[in-house]
Amino acid sequence: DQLLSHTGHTLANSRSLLDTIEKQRGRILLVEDHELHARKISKPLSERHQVIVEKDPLNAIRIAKSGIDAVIVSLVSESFDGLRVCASMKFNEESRDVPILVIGDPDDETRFIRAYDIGINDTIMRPVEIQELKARVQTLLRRKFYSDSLRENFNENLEMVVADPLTGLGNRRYFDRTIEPLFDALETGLTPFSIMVFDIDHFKRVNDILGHDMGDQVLKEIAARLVTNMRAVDIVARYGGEEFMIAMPETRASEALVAADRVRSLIAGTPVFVDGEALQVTTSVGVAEVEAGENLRDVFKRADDALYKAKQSGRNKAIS
Ligand code: GH3
Ligand code: MG
Ligand code: MG
Ligand code: MG
Repeated sequence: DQLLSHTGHTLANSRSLLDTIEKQRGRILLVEDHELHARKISKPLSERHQVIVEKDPLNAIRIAKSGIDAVIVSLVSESFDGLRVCASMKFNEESRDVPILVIGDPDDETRFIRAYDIGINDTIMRPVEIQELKARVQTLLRRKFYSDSLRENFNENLEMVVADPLTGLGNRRYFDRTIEPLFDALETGLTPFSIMVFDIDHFKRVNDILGHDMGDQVLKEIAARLVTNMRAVDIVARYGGEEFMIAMPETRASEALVAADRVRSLIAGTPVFVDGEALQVTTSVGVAEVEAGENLRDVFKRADDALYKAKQSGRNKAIS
């Protein structure tokens, strides 16, 4: 629901997004060793954009990685090979997405073709016509800003799809997606893999007595304790309302059970403070290790059965 409304919001604002992109000031790197040529190009572009002129190719390659929106490279330079500068920028992960406009002579055709091979985005001929230059630069910037905003949006949406906003943990989808490839890569019998499910005991009572908001605070605190007390390689997620799943790679059931009981006892032994009140919160844990021939659903089911036993036998217990 949150995701849908966010997408709707983005679509409604796409008009103003394009306007913003059109007005956005770019950071342009001009790689040119001829001072007069450099001035002729940087001056008109500076009316709207920030232009950095660099005549040293190594410096230019470094600057291209630092938040540049477009690069203009002169192919006809005396002190450096423009094609190699372009190649370095395009082969480097950090500058690969920065668009490059190449300036060359009309009789430079074979070098232009090589430049396009390298992955440059556009060319312009000498003598450079300023209106054409501005238009070509604007097109490169527009595309760059648009793809930047798409990527940003995508990352935001992705985060919303897999993150639980209350606890900051991954959600059920995150957990399933993350452990599926790990599970598929398992050589059962050789690499152990365990999962555990933590469920807060009598959580309904917490809500009933203290209210839903306080219940939420308890959930946050329990989530934090789970994360801080598991290893970095363990995958911790809020799987359901008051239910947390943890995957433990390369861990046998016996080891997982020890870990589960340690964390269970830690939670039970330290009161949770909500609104100045000390609250004893306990959890029950079900643990299961992947066995030969099992699929994920089977392991989940056995962990859930173990959890049920823990609840049946009085709660505040870890069982495998
Ligand atoms: P048990 O020991 O058997 O697990 O008892 P329980 O009360 O914890 O179990 P039950 O499944 O009956 O109730 C779970 C409760 O968790 C019910 C629901 O209101 C509460 N809950 C689920 N999600 C949230 C949430 O996001 N915030 C709050 N405050 N409560 C939640
Ligand atoms: Mg539950
Ligand atoms: Mg329950
Ligand atoms: Mg519960």
